[in-house]
Amino acid sequence: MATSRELSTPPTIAPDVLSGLGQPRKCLSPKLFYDARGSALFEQICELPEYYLTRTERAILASNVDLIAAAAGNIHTVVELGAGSASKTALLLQTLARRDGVVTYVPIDVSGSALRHAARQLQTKIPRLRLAPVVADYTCGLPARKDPGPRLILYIGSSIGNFEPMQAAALLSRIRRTMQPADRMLLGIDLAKAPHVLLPAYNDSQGVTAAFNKNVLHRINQELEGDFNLDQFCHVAVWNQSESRMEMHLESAAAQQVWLKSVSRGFRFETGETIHTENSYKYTPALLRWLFGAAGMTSLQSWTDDQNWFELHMLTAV
Ligand code: AVJ
Repeated sequence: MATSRELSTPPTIAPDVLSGLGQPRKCLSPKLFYDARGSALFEQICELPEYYLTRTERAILASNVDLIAAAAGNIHTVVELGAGSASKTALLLQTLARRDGVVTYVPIDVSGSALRHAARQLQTKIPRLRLAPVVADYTCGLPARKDPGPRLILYIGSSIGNFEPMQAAALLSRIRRTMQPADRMLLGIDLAKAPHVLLPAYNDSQGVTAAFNKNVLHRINQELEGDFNLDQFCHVAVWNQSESRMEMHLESAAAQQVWLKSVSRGFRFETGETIHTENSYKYTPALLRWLFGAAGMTSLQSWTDDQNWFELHMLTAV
């Protein structure tokens, strides 16, 4: 069961940071990106010309919102995983609220600041919305709640791409087991495409993605009294063809040591050694079929853009 917290008391990042940096190949969980600063940087990424994901998914939602609402059926509660600023969600909530009357909206996110921002925006746009934000890590399971069904679980933005396919299937399967027959899930998936489109999306010309990646080190400095020198790490984005994923790393520009005072732990870095900070899987039709099968879900309908870069799927428990 997820442990959800008050909007004001975030959990410590120490266990995630220590386990990631303690691996032989150092890594940091992408969920650590999203402190207030990281969430704001992510919002900037979403508006970048190179970052096609957000505008493509928004366009698919905008052109199909009535069809999507129809496919969802009669919905009383919308639960959104990794809601962030929920900027793409407003349109769908508006459509559902206009049709079904009062809708309960449960946005779940690790970032309290992003949720507060989202709640304020949505309540003014849709007065009939009953808002119940939850600060939680949905990867630990969905918080137990007694919201009125049927429920629509929104998992858009392609954050599922952050998980290894096996873990993605396990996560979807765990969610599926909480679903009633009339419940639906709307899943946003970024599809495999040419590297010349993918690479700039994760290494933009203004350096916003680099700042977003490095922000995790800034956050560790702040929250664990670390002494990471941000100038001694470089943002690196690579396309891993055999795994069908974009990877982000922070590469150490020198041999150096970093000390995290509040946990009394130090870490050594060789020149060129990287901290692997994110995987962003890009799904092929075959991998997507495998994912749904392994999760015990069926895709009832899907929507895409002209270039077939991104897809939204309406899923039901098998
Ligand atoms: C929020 C996980 C969908 O993988 O594209 C943006 C995060 N990383 N730029 C993604 C991200 C670098 C994003 N997701």
